[in-house]
Amino acid sequence: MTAERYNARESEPRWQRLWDEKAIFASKNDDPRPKYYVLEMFPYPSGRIHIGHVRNYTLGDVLARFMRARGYNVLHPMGWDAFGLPAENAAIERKVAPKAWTYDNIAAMKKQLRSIGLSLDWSREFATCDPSYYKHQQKMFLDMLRAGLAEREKRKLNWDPVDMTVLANEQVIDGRGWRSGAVVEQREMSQWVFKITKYSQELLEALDGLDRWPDKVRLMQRNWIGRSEGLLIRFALDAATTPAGESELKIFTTRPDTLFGAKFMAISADHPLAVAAAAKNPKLAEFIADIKKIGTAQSIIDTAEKQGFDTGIKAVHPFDPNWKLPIYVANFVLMEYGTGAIFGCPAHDQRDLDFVNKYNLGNTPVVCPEGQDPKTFVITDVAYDGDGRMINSRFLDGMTIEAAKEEVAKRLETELRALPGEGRLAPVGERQVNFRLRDWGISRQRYWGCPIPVIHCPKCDVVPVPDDQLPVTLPEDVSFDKPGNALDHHPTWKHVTCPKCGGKAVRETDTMDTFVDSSWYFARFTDPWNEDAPTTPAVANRMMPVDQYIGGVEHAILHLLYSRFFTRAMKATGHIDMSEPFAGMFTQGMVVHETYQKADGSWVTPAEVKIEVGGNGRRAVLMATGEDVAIGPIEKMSKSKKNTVDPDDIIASYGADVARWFMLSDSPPDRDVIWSDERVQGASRFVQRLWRLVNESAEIAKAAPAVRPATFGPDALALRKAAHGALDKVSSGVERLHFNVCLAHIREFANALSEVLAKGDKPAPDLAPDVSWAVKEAATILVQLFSPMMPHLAEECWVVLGQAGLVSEADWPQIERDLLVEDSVTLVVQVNGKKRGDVTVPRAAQNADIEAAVLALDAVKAALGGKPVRKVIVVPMRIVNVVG
Ligand code: ANZ
Ligand code: ZN
Repeated sequence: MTAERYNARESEPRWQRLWDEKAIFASKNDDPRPKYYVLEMFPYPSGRIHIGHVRNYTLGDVLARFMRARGYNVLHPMGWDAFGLPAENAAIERKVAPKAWTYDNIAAMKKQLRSIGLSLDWSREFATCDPSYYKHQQKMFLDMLRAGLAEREKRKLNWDPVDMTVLANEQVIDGRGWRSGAVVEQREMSQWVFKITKYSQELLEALDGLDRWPDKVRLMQRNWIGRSEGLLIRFALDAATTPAGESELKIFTTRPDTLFGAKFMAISADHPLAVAAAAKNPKLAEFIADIKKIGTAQSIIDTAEKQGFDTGIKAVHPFDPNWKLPIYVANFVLMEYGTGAIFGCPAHDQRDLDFVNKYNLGNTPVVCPEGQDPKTFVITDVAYDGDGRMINSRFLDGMTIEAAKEEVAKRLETELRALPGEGRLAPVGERQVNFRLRDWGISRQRYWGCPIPVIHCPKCDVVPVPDDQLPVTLPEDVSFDKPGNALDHHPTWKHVTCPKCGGKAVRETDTMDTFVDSSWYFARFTDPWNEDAPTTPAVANRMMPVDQYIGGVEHAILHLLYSRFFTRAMKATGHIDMSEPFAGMFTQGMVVHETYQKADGSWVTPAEVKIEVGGNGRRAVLMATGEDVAIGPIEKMSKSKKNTVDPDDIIASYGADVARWFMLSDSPPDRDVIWSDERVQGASRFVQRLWRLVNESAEIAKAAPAVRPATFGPDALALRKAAHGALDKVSSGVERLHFNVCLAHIREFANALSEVLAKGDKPAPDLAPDVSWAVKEAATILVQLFSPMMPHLAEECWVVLGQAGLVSEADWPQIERDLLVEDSVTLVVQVNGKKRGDVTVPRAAQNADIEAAVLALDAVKAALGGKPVRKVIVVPMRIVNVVG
């Protein structure tokens, strides 16, 4: 019988409905089996699933299906990261309410997700904009407020003038808003912060324990936290030069060893000393106003030309009262780091060197590299920041950098000087650990976010909204006619009575950064039904941590670090009893595609283009007009370059299984995958091939004996070895997410099965009983092996093979380990202790057979030179020694 073509369009929705009806992917919290929590980063409901989502969720789905078959209670939930600006933009542009827009998008995307055939537990679904979700977030905010983990703070903030909102430092990219692209301004404002810095050291140290995280992600987090050990040094000021009687300047340095190479001091434009000096010096005030215009984002400062202004104030070198250093206001010193002041050592810091070269302040090297002559070692344009011995440094000369740091610290720690304004003595130097990590500012001047549940009362100041009044819900009758925060413009919403004194008060109109919403959703999934609390700790403690989290590397810092912090905050406030939310982290690569451009420079989509492969390579033609289009570089799929493919189109033309298979097969999951129609078609042909193969095998299987044959001939044995070999390799490959390798093994195994079938006499199979039994086994294993990747095809094949139930519910096949053992061994052959060659014999060979084989070797005969054999010693599995 030749099978009809496999019809994905008919089959896929049918299986999806059946899985749904039977709710086979819903996990129960009281399931006694060991749990396995697979989670992919939940999507923002933009309106459409993109191909990157398909890849992300397919990766997770393969693992979820595999672990389910392995007997785990798999938790594989899905939800929506539903707050955020696009909903407000839609409201402004299209006059649709953010809520309606969001929930419509969720409905559309859910339908799309279902069409991919993901084994998700939809019973746990929620959107972060559901009041039943953000109610608990508000509760946790108040818990954190009470625990000192949330605070109100006045700060200079990044203000996005287009989106009219404050941005976290992490959301400022190259000095511009991450979303609007507008140049970010600095504004002094009050805002709410989460005290992530309380955990700086812990967040850093715990990275070492995250051994199932990519090294690059851990490194990025380490750098972001940015721990440095250094010294705070109080430089005395030359009283004759200070603007208002200031007596000292405190600096932070990580290189106290270089103190004798100091050429200048520099302070931030916002430093109090700079402000005081500017009050008396209009030129300086002008300079400060100028440099402030470029913004203070790190990246701007790093790339801007170094500029300074000599204040005329002088600092005294801590080891030499006669050594005076000029103090500059400089554009590369940040007020937010250390003390906002530095000493500059140009020979060993590139920034400082660029600065002195511009202002002719000279440099003195104080660290000499090994092998260089200190007398001739000079620095001109390139600072030396490597290892070496101290020179030109008085009592430090000859020391290593480490020893010199220690010596300077010791001396300055024990030197005491009166503190300004107090008579009390204090050390001149103090060891300090600094972190780059700042507290997490969460206030956003936006409507479509989780309201911050506090009330501002003129009498009582900040008053938390009482627990029994939660959630503070968003009003729905809002207008977006004016720019800025629609909550703030609402006529009535913010006006309330103070819960404490009963007087007139106003609600906080800022909402939370949407990164708060995604910092605990994984914990909520463990018991989304609990109406009274964010989590049910007993359940959360059992189901968490997430065993395998999967998402894009673009979240390596923000989302992952915030989640690690938030889990600790939840621990501190009694909502969970662990610190790390994600035991395993996997960052997937992107889906990329060629770009196509018309002669006029406009972009066209792959769907509009036909690729012709001819003598001079590939050519792209616009189908509508027949004109040539240029084939551009392969890039991340983006709307602007139109190099996207629509998952709906792909699924409609090829089926979800083909899309899934292609996405898994073409590159390792952590690398980019190039979308290629040709390769997708290849995957499609493979689906049909598997379908025919299983149908043919099923015919043979019908004739197979019901009981397992006692012995297997060479053909049957070879097939069984191929089956169990593939089973072994795919099982261990899936666990390590080496999916592309697994798929290669499945292909290879399918080929082995095809070859056996080709030997049979079709259409009436006349294979020996042991072979037909092995074919039946092999086909069953084959279907199970590809079932995590192509679950719909697998269900259909399962029926063809006459198997009971659903393959999605079947146990993973048992590996027969003895079939994995190679059945021959190679032994080294020696004559009188000297190697003369080797011999390959069956693993089960008897010593007498081995002896005969060895003595028959020409090399052995030659070495013996006709002498009689006295003894043959066989060291099992290793050596045969012939003694002559
Ligand atoms: C003197 C020196 C000599 C420095 C030298 C470096 C090399 P990390 O490692 O990132 O902590 N610094 C301190 N506060 C600063 C601020 N607010 N703005 C700009 N730069 C600042 O960097 C610490 C080093 O960065 C400090 O050590 C200081 O310069 C500078 F050969 O002090 B160093
Ligand atoms: Zn009050």
